[in-house]
Amino acid sequence: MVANRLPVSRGPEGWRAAAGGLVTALRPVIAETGGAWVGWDDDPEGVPPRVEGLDCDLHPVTLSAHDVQGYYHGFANRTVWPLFHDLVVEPVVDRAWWRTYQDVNRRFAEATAEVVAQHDETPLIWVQDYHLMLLPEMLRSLVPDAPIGFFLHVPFPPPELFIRLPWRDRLLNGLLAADSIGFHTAQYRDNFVRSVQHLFTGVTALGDLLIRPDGRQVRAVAHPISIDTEEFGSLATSDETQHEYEALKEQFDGRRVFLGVDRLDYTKGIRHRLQSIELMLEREPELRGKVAFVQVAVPSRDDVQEYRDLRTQVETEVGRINGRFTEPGHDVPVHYLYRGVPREKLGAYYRLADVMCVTPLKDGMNLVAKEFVVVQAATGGDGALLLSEFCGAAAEFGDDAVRCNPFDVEGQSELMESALALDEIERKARIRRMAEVVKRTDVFRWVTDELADIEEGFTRP
Ligand code: ADQ
Repeated sequence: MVANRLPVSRGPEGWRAAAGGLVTALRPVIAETGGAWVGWDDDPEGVPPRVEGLDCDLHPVTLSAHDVQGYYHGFANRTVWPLFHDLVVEPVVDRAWWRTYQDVNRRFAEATAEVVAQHDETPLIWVQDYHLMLLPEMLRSLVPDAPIGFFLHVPFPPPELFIRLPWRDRLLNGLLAADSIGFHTAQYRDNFVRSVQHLFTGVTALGDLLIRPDGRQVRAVAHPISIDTEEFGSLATSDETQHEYEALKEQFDGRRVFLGVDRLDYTKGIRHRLQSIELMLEREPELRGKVAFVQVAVPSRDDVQEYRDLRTQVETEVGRINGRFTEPGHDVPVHYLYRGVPREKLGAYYRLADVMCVTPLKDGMNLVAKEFVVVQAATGGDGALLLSEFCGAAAEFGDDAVRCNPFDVEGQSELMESALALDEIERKARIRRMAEVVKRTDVFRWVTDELADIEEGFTRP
């Protein structure tokens, strides 16, 4: 496995496996195959070669402050991230960042080739995400006999946007050396295939296959990522979650709750969501004091100016709404938490929500939507899911979610009200159906499908 970061984090009790769907899903696969993980260590004291609870060798790639600035904060997060999220902010194009991105990708490739050389049998190499798009090509020349897969966790933009990137050919060539390239949805896959066809007339598309001029075949496939549904089902019903839930029930007694849970990122639509809440309270005075909105925002990328600006904007909006609508002696309408919350607390918020607002302007998949429906279904809940048309999850839930266009702030505020007004039996049935979808296509299925396509796509040289 090659990913930007290693799958470990350091807590008060030392190093442990990082929380998150990818690590959970891969843990059994790694345990079976005795895998290795190459990634940036991002810790001044370095990462140990192994961590308890994770049956996997850790191979750190150490980056200097200059590397991190150009490769991670720069090219990955200020050029590719906004471009791949349909330009919700203007991408910054900087040649020095691009040079550092190439250089860091090369170092990841060399580190991976060293790991491969330690194995008797050539292992399968699975590369994750937009930080490492040049890797498949670099690896192909270093280890020609390895099956190589790539998965993109963010959307792939339409060709009209993608081709603005000065180094568009280089990125596509980087990816096209893989045996299989995975996307969350058929739409992102099609955007990729159309970009390839637009820029490389010699490549032929045949169903899921792309045939390169040298005859090599590459699979471009749609495999939606998901969550460990059993883990979230148990979380929903654990004693600690129950305890947290009861405390929240008491805190919000007599009010219906809208919930948002996101990294504080401009793609997540948090400002538009707050504006819709404000419009709803303005339009419907009788809802004031009867609804609350909880926004849990995890700090993210706060070394980047756009993210610091977003924080200021969000906090200004929250202050304005609370200033306008709080009645003396009563609670505020908007509760804003700028922090990550422990799993049990997160589970309790998911249980509490009457309307879960997942309203990104653009989002590869969005796991929060899946976590919410599974937690609700596990406890017989009847919460409604307000879901943006512009996230991968919308392709899976169809009309069981209340679908919204977050750019239409007024329309979104009306849909918030309709979601609240849905009949209880209807809401319960919708939650059950959406949870069924997530159970059928959980994260283990994603891993299995991805690995199968990489193996099948591989042709020995
Ligand atoms: P992200 O943009 O990080 O991931 P998402 O898929 O929603 O977005 O995952 C966020 C995770 O963080 C969820 O598991 C959620 O529980 C957790 N989280 C969010 N807020 C939290 C909080 N305040 N406290 C604690 N935990 C919190 C990228 C892409 C997505 C894609 C994933 C996986 O942008 O589109 O779904 O990768 O491919």
